[in-house]
Amino acid sequence: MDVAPAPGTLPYYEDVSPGTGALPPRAWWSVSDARRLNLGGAWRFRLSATAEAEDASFARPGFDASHWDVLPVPSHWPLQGYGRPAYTNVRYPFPVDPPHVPTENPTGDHLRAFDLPDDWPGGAAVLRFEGVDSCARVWLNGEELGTFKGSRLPVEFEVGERLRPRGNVLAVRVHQWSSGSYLEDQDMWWLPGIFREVTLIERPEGAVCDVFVHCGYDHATGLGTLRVDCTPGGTLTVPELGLDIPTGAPVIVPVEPWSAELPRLYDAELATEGERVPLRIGFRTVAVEDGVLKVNGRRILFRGVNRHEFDPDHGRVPDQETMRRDLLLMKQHNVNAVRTSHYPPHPAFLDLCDELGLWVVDECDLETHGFEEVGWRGNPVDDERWTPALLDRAARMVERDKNHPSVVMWSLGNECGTGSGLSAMAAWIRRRDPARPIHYEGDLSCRDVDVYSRMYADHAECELIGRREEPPQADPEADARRRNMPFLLCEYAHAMGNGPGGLSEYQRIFETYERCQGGFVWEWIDHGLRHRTADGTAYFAYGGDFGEELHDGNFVCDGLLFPDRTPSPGLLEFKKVVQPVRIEGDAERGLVTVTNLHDVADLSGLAFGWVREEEGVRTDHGRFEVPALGPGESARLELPLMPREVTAGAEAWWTVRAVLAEDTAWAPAGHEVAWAQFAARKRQGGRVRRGAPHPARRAEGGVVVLGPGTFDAASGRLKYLGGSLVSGPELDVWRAPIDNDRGMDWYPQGQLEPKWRALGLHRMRRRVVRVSVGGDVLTVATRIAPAASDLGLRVLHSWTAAGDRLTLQVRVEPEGDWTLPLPRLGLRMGVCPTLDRVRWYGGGPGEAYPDTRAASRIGRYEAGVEELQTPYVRPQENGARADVRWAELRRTDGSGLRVDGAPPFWLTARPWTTEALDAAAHTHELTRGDMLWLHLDHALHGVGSHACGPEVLPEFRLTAAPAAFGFTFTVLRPAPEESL
Ligand code: IPT
Repeated sequence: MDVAPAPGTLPYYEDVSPGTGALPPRAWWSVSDARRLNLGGAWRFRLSATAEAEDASFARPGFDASHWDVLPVPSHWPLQGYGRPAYTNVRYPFPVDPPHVPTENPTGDHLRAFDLPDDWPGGAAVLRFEGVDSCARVWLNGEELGTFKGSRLPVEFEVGERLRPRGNVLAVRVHQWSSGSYLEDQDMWWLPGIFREVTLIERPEGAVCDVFVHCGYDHATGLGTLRVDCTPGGTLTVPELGLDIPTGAPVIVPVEPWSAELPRLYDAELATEGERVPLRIGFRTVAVEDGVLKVNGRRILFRGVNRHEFDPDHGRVPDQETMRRDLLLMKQHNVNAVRTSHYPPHPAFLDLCDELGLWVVDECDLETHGFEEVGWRGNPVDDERWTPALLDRAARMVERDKNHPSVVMWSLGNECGTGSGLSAMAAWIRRRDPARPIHYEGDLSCRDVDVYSRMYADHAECELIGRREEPPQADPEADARRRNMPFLLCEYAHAMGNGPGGLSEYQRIFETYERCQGGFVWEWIDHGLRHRTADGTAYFAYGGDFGEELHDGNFVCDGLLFPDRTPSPGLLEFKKVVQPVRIEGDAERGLVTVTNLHDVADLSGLAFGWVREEEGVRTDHGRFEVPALGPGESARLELPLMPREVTAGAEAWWTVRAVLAEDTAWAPAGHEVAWAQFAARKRQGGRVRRGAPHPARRAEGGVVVLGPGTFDAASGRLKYLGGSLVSGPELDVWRAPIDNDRGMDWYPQGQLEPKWRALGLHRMRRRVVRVSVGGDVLTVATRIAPAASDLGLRVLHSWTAAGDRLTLQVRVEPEGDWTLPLPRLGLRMGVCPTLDRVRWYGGGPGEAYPDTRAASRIGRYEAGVEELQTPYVRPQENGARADVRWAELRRTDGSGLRVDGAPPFWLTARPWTTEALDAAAHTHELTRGDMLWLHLDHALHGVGSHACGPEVLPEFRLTAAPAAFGFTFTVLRPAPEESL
């Protein structure tokens, strides 16, 4: 028996068509002299469990909804207390049974009564929805306007004749699941609702139906080309260019071009008989030439991020303030490009990109990734029945966003596999807008695109691609075409948890190979939803925290910003790595080489200065005059001759900085854009220390006393230091695994955490081999090893003391055949929890790991222990400071402990143990313990970006090998009274 319904009998929300009743898509503008009425605000709301639970009588005028709840619009109802959010990455949270959706289909009926303003002119008007997730049916005053799908795309209905001066009733039924859901399998929360604005817009007689601004720039002549296509015809004025021209007529005028670096816009006004629309015009030409993507004749380099729209309280609901904040943060962190993953953003975001200057890859609202789980069977992009829906999506994106100079590429969507539907979209886009290249990553044949794009390709492969030597593919013709395309990484450097490591190494490749035009970090922001515990402590929730039966955990938290938009260490690292000025110092010859790495701008907008520091204390500073070098140009500058040494033997550093010379639209004068640091003088020997060595002696109570230290004679463990209880220091190799150690389920070879746990690195045992007291030295030999293995580490501790200091030399010898890297190699030590002010001289101010240390600079820093913790949404190893020469931990009275390292070390201080950090799943689960835990590490394993990318590069692997390092511990007395 055939149970499939006959064609045409499916309900509108399962039907694969894009919908019914909508007007053709057109360009968006934020204002004009036509009236508009924002219909956002308090709506009446009723949630049903299924699509058919309620009939349509609520849409009739006179329906009494006064007993319904009130819901703000725009919003996602699960974030307003109705139902729950759910997170899956690739998998559909419902059976793959296209185009059918579950009978359990949360359905929100929304009602809004409104009056027209008294001076509303009457006549034609459109009702516009900027975004409704995922399918809606709309009535105005009881008459059905139509239905639509395409969550992140606008739709308009003609409503003029149906409007009344008073008592209009707008009814919108929204279904969470529809056939459209199969096209919207983006890696994010499933969040239904009317989540962008609803507006009523007057359409006077002769108003602008649509406008397409064609602007180009000829870099050879400096001339701009301009033609504005408009229905109906009208005139365009550009006062700054002295233009007052009819639409449709091409003009050529000398102009300043638009670029992400110098976003020159010209104010213009389009006037038709019925409407005046202010426009902002930017002149630029995007082209692929000789296998390179160029704008205005120049190769550009994407220092990009993938941006989802996200707010921890409101989800994907737009807000001007947040959009601007994102862009300011991007500009301030040297981000120059955005891929609007994986749907067109709120339209106002693109206005801001035009204004502030970002290269934008505008991506269509399309992803069918979940079909991969079923071998791509039934993939809508390879099934002609779905092609109208795909073309509808392409058109709604292109028509809405076509007038933005910032949009330099159209992207067909994300992770849809391959299929003729994509080709149809590409063909349509090419016809409609031949002036922009097309991007899509998921089809290695590259048949529909102008750029070769990949995600998470590792460094070695990118290098091959850079040389146009990637392994060939079957079809020689397609292969040759692709090899002649520019290359970009539409996703790389997966920023989940601690990381991403290896950014500098990618950047080196992008700066070496013309073909490699940069990429877009995955991703901009963690999508953690703000929650509170019963006692009001805030934390961020992720997949699984809402009882979802299928979910992908914290894979939704993989951004450069924490959910509250605090920059993560990863963003600070990115800023440094992609800085648009290279500064290289040669202290020996007293020279600095400055290279302008901008695509377009010269260096006239930057002011350069230098600082010289000894042991972290500034001894001198001044300014450099740097010529206004053009892109790609370099200059050599002389460092000032330094007067006599201030402190004999002290280590000295130069820091050269480039800051904004004047206020810009995105940061004030003085904002740091680029910097470099290099040693002016290496440290000559250690600190001069006084005091004769103390003898080590056994004393009553089974202890060994050595200077300020008291040791347990049997275990050789330090028990008291200067009278204070301590625990350790002891050799430690474990870290609370980071997301990159966990790796990807679908690539188990690279998953370190399970291998580390199987070996038992989190449960190492200590055997005391020998404790010997001889003259001035206490020697403690131990063997550290996990149960069930014959691998181990032999550790020899040699303790000596002089004055108020205790010195420890450590030698480590691995035993056995270690094939896994060690998470860390160093000492762990528990000290009094009141020692919670930390001063240090070394790398800072932020966290650094071996492959994320570009942003760490040598200096003196001070912070509370709390501030040294990086609050990754899922707790994990964090907070190390690199290259620490010494650190002081003090109580409020100034007493405390100083640690000097030889060689410099990695410092981590936390109010909880590694075990507690390892066990916690959310930040609020971590509570202060009765000790402060110090990690004094000789070496750390890198972090990589294997949560969805390459493993730790070989040079940052911590291989078990013989090692020697030492520390001196000094007891610090309370600050003298007079200093108070
Ligand atoms: C890739 C997706 O395009 C992106 O949306 C996101 O899920 C990212 O990975 C990981 O966070 S797809 C991945 C399976 C390679």
